Amino acid sequence: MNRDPLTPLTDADVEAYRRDGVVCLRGVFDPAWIALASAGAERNLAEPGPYAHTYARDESGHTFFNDVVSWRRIPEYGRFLTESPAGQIAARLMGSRSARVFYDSMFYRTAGTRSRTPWHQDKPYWSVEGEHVCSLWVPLDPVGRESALEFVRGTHAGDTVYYRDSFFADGQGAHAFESAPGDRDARETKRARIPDIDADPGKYEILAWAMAPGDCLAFNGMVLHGGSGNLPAGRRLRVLAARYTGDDAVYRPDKPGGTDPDLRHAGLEPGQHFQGPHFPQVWPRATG
Ligand SMILES: O=C(O)CCC(=O)C(=O)O
Repeated sequence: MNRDPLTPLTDADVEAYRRDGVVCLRGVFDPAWIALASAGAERNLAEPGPYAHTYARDESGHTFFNDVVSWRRIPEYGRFLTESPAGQIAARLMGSRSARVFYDSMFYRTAGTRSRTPWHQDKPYWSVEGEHVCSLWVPLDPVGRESALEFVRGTHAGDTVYYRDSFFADGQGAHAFESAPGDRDARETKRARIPDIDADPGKYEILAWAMAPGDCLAFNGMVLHGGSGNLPAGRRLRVLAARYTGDDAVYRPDKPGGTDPDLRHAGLEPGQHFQGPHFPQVWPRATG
């Protein structure tokens, strides 16, 4: 299995990541990595963890499922997060000397599932502070443009922090950072309401790509993104999102509005740099 990206990253990739908040990298993982992560996803579906959620299930059984923070109990994910080229890619794009595992997130939609992920930013509700936070969204099945994860180009660069809508189809949401029917006072968390991007697509520059297994998206924790539903009949979509932090990132669980996922089990103090067995350094690789 390849340890370095099969297709080397270019300066143009780094520039796109910094300018747009997202870059699509083609053919970076060889098929053995995708097979390994897929075996992990199947294990994960058979053995959901304590944080697993079914965000949507309709009367025909179309299902949108998510699980997080599984890599220490699912060995296939563990190898992917710590040994694949993912950490090296994240470090290069973040402009960080090092990369550490932050956590993993698995998104699974059964064939024909329409449920979209709402537009959102990630970092405002993650227990992290710092510039060096990067996600690699690794599809384990082919993705058409109509089902792609979409990004509003360049939105990582502003200083606007938005409420996150609930990911549950029925709108239930346990966190204060999720806007609720009846609405919270924006002053409570100093968060803005997400504009209605879908109602006015001409106003926003949307980036999205059809992808094949072996490709990945790498994106900044502040860029607005959503979508990835709208699957045609007969096509399911399994995605492993591998998330990394870099040199300047510290643990920040005490955010107004709360944080998710809950990483308190890792035993870090607020403000502490990520370290320890829950957040291993994967780049530079250990030698010897
Ligand atoms: O794949 C999806 O539906 C959502 C992905 C996402 O929001 C993320 O990885 O941060």
